[in-house]
Amino acid sequence: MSSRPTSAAGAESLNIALPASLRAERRGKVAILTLARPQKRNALDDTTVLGIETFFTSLPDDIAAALVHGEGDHFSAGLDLSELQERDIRQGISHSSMWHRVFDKIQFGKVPVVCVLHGAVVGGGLELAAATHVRVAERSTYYGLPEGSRGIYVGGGGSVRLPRLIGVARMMDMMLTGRTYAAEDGQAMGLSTYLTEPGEGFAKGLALAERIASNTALTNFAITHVLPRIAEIDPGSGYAVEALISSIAQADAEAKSRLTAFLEGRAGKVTRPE
Ligand code: 1HE
Repeated sequence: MSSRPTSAAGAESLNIALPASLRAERRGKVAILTLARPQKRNALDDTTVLGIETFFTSLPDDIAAALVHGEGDHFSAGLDLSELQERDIRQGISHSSMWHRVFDKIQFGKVPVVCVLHGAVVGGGLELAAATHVRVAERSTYYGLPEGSRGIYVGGGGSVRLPRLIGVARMMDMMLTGRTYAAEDGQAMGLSTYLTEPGEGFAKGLALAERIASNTALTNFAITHVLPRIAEIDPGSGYAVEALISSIAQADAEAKSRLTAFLEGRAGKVTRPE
């Protein structure tokens, strides 16, 4: 896995001040965030989590999608356990709330986010991945929630996001029994929606992010901000919100020019999967 790319070909620097555990660059309209603490298996200490917030709240206006990946043999070992000292209840709540705030900046931020997974994706690392919109897993990926056996509990929004991906029963099993899932199982149950060979996830993730960046900003907003909200409300309210957001999206000048392009034979057709 030493062949994993640490930087995208043609990438330029992105001027966002980040801690040493993170690196930012851009390739065209895609901002790339690298978890760059492989010596600690990309464990997420407070500095790193706050740096993730800085990245997602500082993206330039011409960025249209983001990609998150990790250096080394593992995507992320989750919460930095060395920081879990003698927190009292109030400090624990404030720490968990900080993770919630930061990961909300990913899920409900300015742009859609693609995540490339490999090696261990555990605990808070899985919570981070769950806050992104499209997950690509290399076959080396495995998933776990070791909180159960460490005497703690997920605190980065896992209880909210993971049951929506894999169901309460599977999450309970992972936490109660320490069960881990391989990449192929994760793909089958919805933790990832793309599966690649080792070393190929970054290129796939970047291609997907570039494709996402070519959508209109309004459509991407509807998909990432409105769709998950509609999925949480009663069907009648959902239809009303859907009618509103679809009419807003189609009234956009860019939508009209794309529809015209298709009708005049200048836009791509929908093709079978490869
Ligand atoms: C760490 C961490 C960490 C590694 N916090 N330092 N997460 C866990 O319970 C997962 C704990 N980690 C592991 O199970 C393994 O480290 C891995 C399977 C991820 C990787 O194994 P390996 O053999 O490649 O690495 P290693 O030798 O275990 O670790 C290398 C170094 O990283 C070592 O430090 P060193 O100074 O001795 O070199 C480890 O101590 C360090 N390291 N993982 C701190 N997690 C918001 S709530 C979320 C709650 C959670 O995320 S709980 C899950 C915590």
